[in-house]
Amino acid sequence: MHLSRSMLAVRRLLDDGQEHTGAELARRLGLSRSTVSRCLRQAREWGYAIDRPAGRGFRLAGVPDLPLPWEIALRLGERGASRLILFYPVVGSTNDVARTLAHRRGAPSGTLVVADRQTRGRGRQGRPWHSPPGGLYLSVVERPRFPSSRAPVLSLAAALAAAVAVEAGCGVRVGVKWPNDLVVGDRKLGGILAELEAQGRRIRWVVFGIGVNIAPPWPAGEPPDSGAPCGERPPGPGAGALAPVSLAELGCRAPRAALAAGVVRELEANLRRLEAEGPRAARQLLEAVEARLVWKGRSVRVKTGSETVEGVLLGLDASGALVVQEASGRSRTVFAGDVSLRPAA
Ligand code: BT5
Repeated sequence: MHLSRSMLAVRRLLDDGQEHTGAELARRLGLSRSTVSRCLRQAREWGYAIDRPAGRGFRLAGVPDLPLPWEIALRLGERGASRLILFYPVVGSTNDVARTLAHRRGAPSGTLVVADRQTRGRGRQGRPWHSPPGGLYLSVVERPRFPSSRAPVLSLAAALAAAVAVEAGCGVRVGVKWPNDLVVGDRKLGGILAELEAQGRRIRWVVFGIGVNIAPPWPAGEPPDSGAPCGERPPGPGAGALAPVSLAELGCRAPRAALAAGVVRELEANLRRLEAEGPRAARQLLEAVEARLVWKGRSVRVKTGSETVEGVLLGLDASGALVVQEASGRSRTVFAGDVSLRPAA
């Protein structure tokens, strides 16, 4: 379902919690009475509580916790109303929808795809992302003017944005596990899946997929079904995968629409700074990520595609790669991989 401008306008006017007659809503918004009635009926169908205290006007008494397009747009202010925002009660993967929109339909920068649940949520390297109803599943299409060679910084910009937004909405400290995990106390709260298409040095589009657990993604103590078809080797979680954690377990009840808008605002602010200030902004961004980087100074194991690097996690280099000091004293720079804590000998 698309962002409906009429719905956004009605929702915005009702936000004051006061009573408004249908005629007043129509007049103030420049809509027909039937459009206003249709919006109010649809709102009720989505679970909004709309009172008629004196039997005359309408008053907004309750908003459902769904990341509906107009709820997100409302919280994005001026930058919300003009974008394409799509909401799906159920979808395979918001990243797949966003990629198609970006690739085949030329969707503009700032396009958002949000779902209540995913049936084929993806992590990196084809790993599954468990996406039960009620989670935050968001993909953002962006077309940053930024060299494709520095793409790893973009993924970290999204992880930082999500960590900052969740922290602002929930008051819990969110760490970043290189390169793309959101963690709270060594448990995984969310993850980023950044996918891009480049043409030479130019990025044509990036889709930032952001998943955050609102409720536990699978029952405690039960390892998740990997999602692999019968007889195939499961893609994960694999050794060293972190146990999940959710915002509900952390006592946070922030509305998903507010979290989604917060992530988008932070992400776009990071991207605009990177575009405008180049290396200086990249340095500042990496410093901010490093301040949240988990396991700094700890003994870790990094699995890359071809080898396993073990040593003390020192931090990030200027490109956003991970720097690990091996027992021999030699520093190794890792550009892609999965980090886990090394079990004590
Ligand atoms: C990620 O991959 O962490 C990226 C997750 C991105 C999900 C978003 S949701 C919106 C958008 N649409 C999509 O289809 N994807 C994006 P990775 O680092 O590869 O981690 C995957 C691993 O995390 C799995 O192998 C499991 O071990 C673990 N995992 C799966 N679901 C989880 C969950 N809900 N909570 C915590 N851990 C989970």
